[in-house]
Amino acid sequence: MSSYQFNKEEFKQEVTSNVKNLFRRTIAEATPKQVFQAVAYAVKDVLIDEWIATHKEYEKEDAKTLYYMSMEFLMGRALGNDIINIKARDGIREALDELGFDLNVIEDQERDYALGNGGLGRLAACFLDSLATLGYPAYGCGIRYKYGMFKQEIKDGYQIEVPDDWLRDGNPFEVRRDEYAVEVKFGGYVRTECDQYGRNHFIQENYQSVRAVPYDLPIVGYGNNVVNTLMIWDAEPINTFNLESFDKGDYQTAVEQENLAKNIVEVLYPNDNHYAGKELRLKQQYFFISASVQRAVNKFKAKHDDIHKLPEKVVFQMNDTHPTVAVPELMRILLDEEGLTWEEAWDITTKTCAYTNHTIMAEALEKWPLELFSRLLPRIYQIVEEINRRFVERIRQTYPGDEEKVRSMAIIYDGQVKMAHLAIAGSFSVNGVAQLHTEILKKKVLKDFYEMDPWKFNNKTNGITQRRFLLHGNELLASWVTDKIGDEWITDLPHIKKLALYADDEKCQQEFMNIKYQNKLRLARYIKENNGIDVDPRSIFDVQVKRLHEYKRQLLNILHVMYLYNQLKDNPEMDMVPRTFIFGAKAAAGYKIAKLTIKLINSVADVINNDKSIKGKIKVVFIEDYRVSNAEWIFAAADVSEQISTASKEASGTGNMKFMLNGALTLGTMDGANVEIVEEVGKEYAFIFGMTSDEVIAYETRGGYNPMDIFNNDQDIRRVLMQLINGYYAPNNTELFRDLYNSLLNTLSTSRADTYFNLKDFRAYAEAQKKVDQAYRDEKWWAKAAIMNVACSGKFTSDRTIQQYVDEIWHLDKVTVDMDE
Ligand code: KOT
Repeated sequence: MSSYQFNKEEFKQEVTSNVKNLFRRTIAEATPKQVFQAVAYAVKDVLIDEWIATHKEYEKEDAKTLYYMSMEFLMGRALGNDIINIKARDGIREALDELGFDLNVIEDQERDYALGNGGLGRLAACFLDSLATLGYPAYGCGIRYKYGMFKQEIKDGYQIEVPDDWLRDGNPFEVRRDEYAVEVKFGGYVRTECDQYGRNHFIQENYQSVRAVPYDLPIVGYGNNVVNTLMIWDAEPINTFNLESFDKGDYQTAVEQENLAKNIVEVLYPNDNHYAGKELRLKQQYFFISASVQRAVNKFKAKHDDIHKLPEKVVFQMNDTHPTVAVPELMRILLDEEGLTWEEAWDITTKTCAYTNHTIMAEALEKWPLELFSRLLPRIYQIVEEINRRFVERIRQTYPGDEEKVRSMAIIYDGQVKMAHLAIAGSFSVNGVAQLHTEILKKKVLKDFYEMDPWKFNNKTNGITQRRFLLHGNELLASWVTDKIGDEWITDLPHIKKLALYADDEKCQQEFMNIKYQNKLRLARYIKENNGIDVDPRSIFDVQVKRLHEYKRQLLNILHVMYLYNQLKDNPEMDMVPRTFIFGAKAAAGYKIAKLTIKLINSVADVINNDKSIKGKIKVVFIEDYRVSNAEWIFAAADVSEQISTASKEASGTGNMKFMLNGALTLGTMDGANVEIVEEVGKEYAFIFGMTSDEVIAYETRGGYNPMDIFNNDQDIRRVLMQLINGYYAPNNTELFRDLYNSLLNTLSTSRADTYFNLKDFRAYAEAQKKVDQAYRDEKWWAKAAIMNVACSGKFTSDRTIQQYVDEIWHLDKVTVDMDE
């Protein structure tokens, strides 16, 4: 298999000519932003041939195709990753050097593609990278939001949300595919017509519709000429309104249709692990699902005439319940457009759809009010009603007389459509995202469904792509690893195990720690530029970066910082390794207590960072606008990885894996994939603390615990909590943090006091933190432990995850693309 041969002189010429054509400038006059655009177009020029060749090959092989349906794809930047994957990074770096530009600066001009909130969206992006690298035919299907995840600015310690106008300068990599546009219908009513054979036909009338237009983005496999496609849908008015409809008196309808088209793809909902129940969100879901399912069926029909064979060539993976209308939408097409019977259509649908569950948080469960659902999607609603009727019938047959089962399992109940129940009923596979999570699904959350159809349930522990999170994000460590053990780890991460041989070697330990130091310097410079804070690269970089959520317990972290600071104030000579506590997190715009936690972190940072008396032993930094591009640098620089969610709440976590791959030690609870991380690296090379998931669940069944007992008996904790309401960190407004105080102690404020067991786990956490301090003093031990973490990270590549999905759910065949043909 030959792959792309980079030609430096040609590339320089193309960049120069692109600058000229796009901006009427010579290369010497061009700004870095202009050079970025010119380079991106030159790279696309290379990709496009492989892209075409890949799809020719898929056609030729008539390969079974995966459609990964997701409301979110958190891609980050494309350029740096793409040139690594076509193996042209060194060549392009040199070419740019010779043109007088620094590749890093050019890469830094690109905006993040932030079409996602956090873990769920980033997982989808890692999966696309692995699918292309392994050579599997796959499309990502999503929405081309006009505004992605908001940009976070911190003003006076508060989060401000700034719109992310990511398409302002255009996107050089995308290709608009007008020829594949389809129509999507909303609202109206369904008229039933009986034909001469006595068959019913369902006709949607008086509806509003939009035109869905796909834009393709290339997904480049690593060194294999494979380029897959992320297909994201834009909405347009079906026909821009004209005088004719004005005359007909349809003016109102025409305006409404235009507005519908404008609104539908306007913005990504910035909620992670939370269901808000907004009508526009359901419109977004049906919009991209209807368009994607139509496209998949059309593509299948262009080659095949027996629609019954759809499951042999097509599989839909639903990324959580957000795309679940795919089940009734496929039913609609098979029934109403293909004329199949219910039994035939259901058989095909349930062999085509599969569902991944990503969370057990009750507040994230999608339950659409019937009124809204049936008004917006009248035909889809009829189909869901019939799915429910038959499903309930089956429950009653399986458990005669047990109406409790019907209550807990029905798809339609209490005036709501329960999307998880619909997803399970309509799928041949239901998977969780880490061992512990899948066990909790089977034993608790989805117990009834598991007992009725145990064969559907399986686990697929999440993974991450080492190509972005080591090869691209941490060049120094990547080259060091390759020097030691060769470069097989790039496409076969378990090879990295060979590094264990070097874990005891003192010279290697020094080299490793020196690389970590360089990466800490790089992050320290970034922090200085962006936050104006000086941090000591010799201090322990203790990092918690992830979405802000109560269950993730950023509050526990900052309460511990406050406690540590109290100790230092009492005893300025206290012996401790200097520590830099680094936070990065976006809070959903309407999530008050989360936003207040950000303010608290910044207020604590202000006091501590400006207190000369503690001689810089503690620094607290909140990194503004945490996102994929700066995450790559943050992971590379971390010593300690904070994974401190309340046990049972974090389905998997994927940041935990990125830290491990970069040689940070996990400080965490036995939650999500932490359990498997510890299993791989060994308990001795991690700091594990706190309640287990069984303990948490046991307390929850008993209705919680009484945090007042802790408040009354533990003077250190009491002091920290009092500082939330005595103005210690808010001299001008003693009430500022009252809600946080109440959330921990006051049963009246929310459902339960300290819902997430912050105080219950506090002492165990503080003990674990103390162990971190002790361990870091032994430089050799720490270096060994860090190297062991890298060496044992092999399991957590998304290449492994994808191979398991392929073997156990999707059953795809690998395709090879040769550019010589
Ligand atoms: C739920 C509703 C809206 C938006 C996002 C979610 C969501 C996100 N549900 N689960 N997640 C996270 O998914 C990751 C990938 O599987 C997990 O690693 C993480 O633990 C989940 O919280």
